[in-house]
Amino acid sequence: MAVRRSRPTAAPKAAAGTTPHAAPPDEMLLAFYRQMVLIRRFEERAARAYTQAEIGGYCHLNLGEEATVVGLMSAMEPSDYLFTNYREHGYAIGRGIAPGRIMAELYGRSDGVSKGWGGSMHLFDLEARLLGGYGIVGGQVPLATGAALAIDYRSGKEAVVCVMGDGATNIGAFHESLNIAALWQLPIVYVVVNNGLGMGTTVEQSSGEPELYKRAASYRMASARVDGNDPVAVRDATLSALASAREGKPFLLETVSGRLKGHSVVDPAKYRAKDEAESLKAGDPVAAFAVQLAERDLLTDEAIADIDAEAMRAVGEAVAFAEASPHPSVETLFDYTYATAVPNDSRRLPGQPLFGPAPFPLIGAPV
Ligand SMILES: Cc1ncc(C[n+]2csc(CCOP(=O)(O)OP(=O)(O)O)c2C)c(N)n1
Ligand SMILES: [Mg+2]
Repeated sequence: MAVRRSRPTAAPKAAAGTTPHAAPPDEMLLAFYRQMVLIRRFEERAARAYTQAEIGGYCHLNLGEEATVVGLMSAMEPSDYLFTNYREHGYAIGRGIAPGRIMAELYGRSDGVSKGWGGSMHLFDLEARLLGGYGIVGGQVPLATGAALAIDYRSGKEAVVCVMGDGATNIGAFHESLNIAALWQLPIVYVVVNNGLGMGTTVEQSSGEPELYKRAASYRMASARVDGNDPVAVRDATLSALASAREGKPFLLETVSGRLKGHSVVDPAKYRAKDEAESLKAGDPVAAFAVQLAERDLLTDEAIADIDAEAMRAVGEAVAFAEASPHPSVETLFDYTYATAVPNDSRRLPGQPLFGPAPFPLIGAPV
């Protein structure tokens, strides 16, 4: 079998089929850059903490996807809902969650966004309307579609943004969800973050139609592909997509960027050709945006260094916050497993006898 290994086809700067938006003011561009640098430094620090065994479980980083994350999050209203996958630290930062609470979750501490029980892949914050963080590829897609149905059911004005990787577009529930959303005209934007790879498998190796935005045509859904390395292009495309979704026309947006490192922090990405890694580095969206802003006289070398120092300080504080936070008490292990009472849930800890009196009150048991 011939092995096809190629980068995703280049995306246009602006997404075709979307309306142009007013250029963001200089202050907004600088804020985009600051947030991209913060995400970059946060992720690098998370990788270090993982190798120091401060973080357990799995850990996937947004390195190389900073422009996509910032562009997407800047277009959402605070009242909109976000679902995403396990590569979600940057999205949590973009939704305004304090980096300390995110780092504390990575450390498995009780001040973490999910009280330390979720970890890197399961960030959740109702106030920020970040409804996860999901480890099952594509698992968030039907859930997000259900949230859009709930909004529609009560005639709400909010929209749902459902972020997934390119790999998730081959999950059956992706197609079922898009079909239902199109039929029922749900207020949802599906965003495929095409970083070219699902673990070590390229999009071309796994998808019969590698231009993933075209899949929307099967459901007569509007769609577009945009350069995921350009935060302004991503913001514009997302604003258009959200406007469409709010009118009951769901949208499929594909952003094209690259994954700078391995699939997770323990993946050395040996399947990658040297020239491919080098070209990704050369196209680094954080560095590219700095150049773009410097060319417009919005950034000097000194300002770049200051922004970097500020991000390093914020990340240092986040780590200190995580380290100072206590581990969750084991008695709270089952407290957040189910939203409602489940009579047959034994709530016994591993090693405790299965029969005999319950070690603590059973959920739903008469009191
Ligand atoms: C249903 C399911 N199958 C397989 C896996 C193992 N797995 C975890 S991540 C991943 C790749 C997903 O790639 P993509 O959707 O492109 O997201 P990316 O990691 O590139 O952000 C796979 C196959 C899983 N978590 N869930
Ligand atoms: Mg991918």
